[in-house]
Amino acid sequence: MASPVTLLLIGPTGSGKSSFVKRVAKLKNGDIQIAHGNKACTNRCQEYTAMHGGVKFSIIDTPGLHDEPNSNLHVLKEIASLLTAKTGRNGQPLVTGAVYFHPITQKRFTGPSKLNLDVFKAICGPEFFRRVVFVTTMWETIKPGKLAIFEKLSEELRNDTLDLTGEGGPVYDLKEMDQDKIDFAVLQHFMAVPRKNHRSLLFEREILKPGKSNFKKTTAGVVIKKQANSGSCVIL
Ligand SMILES: Nc1nc2c(ncn2[C@@H]2O[C@H](COP(=O)(O)OP(=O)(O)OP(=O)(O)O)[C@@H](O)[C@H]2O)c(=O)[nH]1
Ligand SMILES: [Mg+2]
Repeated sequence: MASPVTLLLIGPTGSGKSSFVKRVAKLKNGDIQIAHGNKACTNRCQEYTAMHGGVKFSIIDTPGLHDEPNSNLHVLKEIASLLTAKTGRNGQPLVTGAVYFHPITQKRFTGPSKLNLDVFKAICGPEFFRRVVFVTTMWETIKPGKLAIFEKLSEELRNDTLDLTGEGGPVYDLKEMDQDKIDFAVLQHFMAVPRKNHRSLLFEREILKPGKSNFKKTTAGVVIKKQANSGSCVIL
């Protein structure tokens, strides 16, 4: 059987990662925890299966990133455990692509949003940026009169702030209002992405290399530590 498309979902707490999983994997209430308000919800990495166009998708939901090093290290540890448990697929990369969720209501990538994005970039590594899809959520909370402002903001995020272009691969900023359209576009995009013999997610390479790397010593782990040491955020 063909290998599934494996997607890693990452983003700040409350950005809509689990809601995306619930929709595409057609889960019922109670099958997956969805956050109420701003409280962090998902605490463990978990893999869900979705079918789209006859292709099996394996979707990894992760705990949300915060501007707080200990919880971001927890996210890394969780991803590391899940990837380690998945090894053994003929040396082929495990993760096909990554989806970053950003609530458009957080506006620009300053402060905590920037720290989270930097952690995400360090998880991916530049050679993987072409396999990243960027989803902005919470569009329907924007008042119609303000929509044009947020659309401009979204364009700025895509063009100037993200800098996810790495080796020249595309960045998809899916800012459709209709969630079904977003879901379809994301899955459709990854159906066309090669699943074999590509450069792996940097964090996957680092964590699965012979001799086993400690997740704290990976590029993403070092970025989190630097953020703490620079006083951008505090280790509790
Ligand atoms: N208005 C609006 N609400 C959304 C959207 N996506 C998710 N939500 C709501 O936002 C809250 C958080 O959604 P989750 O899917 O649990 O977010 P998460 O990213 O999984 O959060 P963590 O598990 O804490 O990392 C829930 O109340 C959702 O119903 C969206 O696009 N628009
Ligand atoms: Mg969640």
